Amino acid sequence: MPANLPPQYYKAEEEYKGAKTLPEKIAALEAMMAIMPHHKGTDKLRAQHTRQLSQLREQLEAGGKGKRQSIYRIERQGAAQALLVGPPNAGKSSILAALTHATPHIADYPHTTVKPEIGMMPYRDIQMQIVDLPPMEGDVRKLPYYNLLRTADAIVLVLDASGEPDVEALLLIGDLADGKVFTPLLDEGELPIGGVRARMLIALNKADAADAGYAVEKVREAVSRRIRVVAVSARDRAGIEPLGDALYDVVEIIRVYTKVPGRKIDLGAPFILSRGGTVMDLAREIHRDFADGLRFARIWGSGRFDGQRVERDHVLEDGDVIELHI
Ligand SMILES: Nc1nc2c(ncn2[C@@H]2O[C@H](COP(=O)(O)OP(=O)(O)OP(=O)(O)O)[C@@H](O)[C@H]2O)c(=O)[nH]1
Ligand SMILES: [Mg+2]
Repeated sequence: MPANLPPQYYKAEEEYKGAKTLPEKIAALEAMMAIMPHHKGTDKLRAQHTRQLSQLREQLEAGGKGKRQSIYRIERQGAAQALLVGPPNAGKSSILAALTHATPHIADYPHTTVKPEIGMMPYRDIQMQIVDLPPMEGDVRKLPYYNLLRTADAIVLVLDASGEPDVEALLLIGDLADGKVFTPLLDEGELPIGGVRARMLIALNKADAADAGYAVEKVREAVSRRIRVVAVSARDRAGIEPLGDALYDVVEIIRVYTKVPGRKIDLGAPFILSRGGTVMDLAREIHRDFADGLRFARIWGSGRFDGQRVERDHVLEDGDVIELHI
């Protein structure tokens, strides 16, 4: 701290520290700079303040533009976005904590979660984004995150397996699954034409409870074979790995690696494609120019012999290594 700053400066600094709003902060900082004497001893401090001031002004401008974005507009990160939804207290936040490094609030009273909590789940050599949401109650369509339900890659309905199976919860499954709101994982051919396909799983949590078996049976019965049911215990970390496997499976993605001609296979970060993706889809994913100029590819994996030549419409499989020739 440079010496010989006048007392008024420190008074302005106090105001700056106590300021609650951006305009107050900016005003106090401007006052500090006006009071500051100009000499070599204050150069560094002046530079710091100038930087700070421009940051504050930028923040003010950014905040003033347009209307505030919803907290439920969550940008997809990693290979896929999966939501944890369900009735209060079922253990959604506990599952988020078990699947990721996130540290959401967890408590034995309902409505602990009031805003989305996000974590990244490491899975093999990729990551999937897991979003824990406030409890679902009432009409699904009226939820503030209804749009998120429609756009996410997967929905994990978390239910409490301890005690009596919750009638509300069973109704919720019906609501989500009956195709009116969106379409869960149905057998091939059952998918209504034009239906929104949401990939859904049910995580029956608190499977450690003595009477959990009954609820598991009841829920499995209620959904027949239409939705996959995974019994888990977030508390004991039981069933967490199978839940990760089920999630990876339900989002229907594949990992594809690329190889540069003449070099060794590089098992670095894979490209993510939808299941059924082709060589051409991979090229598009990498770069438009790649797709335009693609002649053929060589493949390692897929039960082919190493380096076999395949055409642009060849369907890729999880773990394939591809060398693109343009
Ligand atoms: N026995 C048992 N209790 C659990 C398990 N998972 C969570 N709990 C308990 O259930 C209560 C609710 O857990 P949360 O993770 O906060 O549940 P939530 O679904 O996020 O709750 P809301 O945010 O209020 O909707 C807490 O007391 C947890 O300790 C479990 O696997 N077994
Ligand atoms: Mg919660």
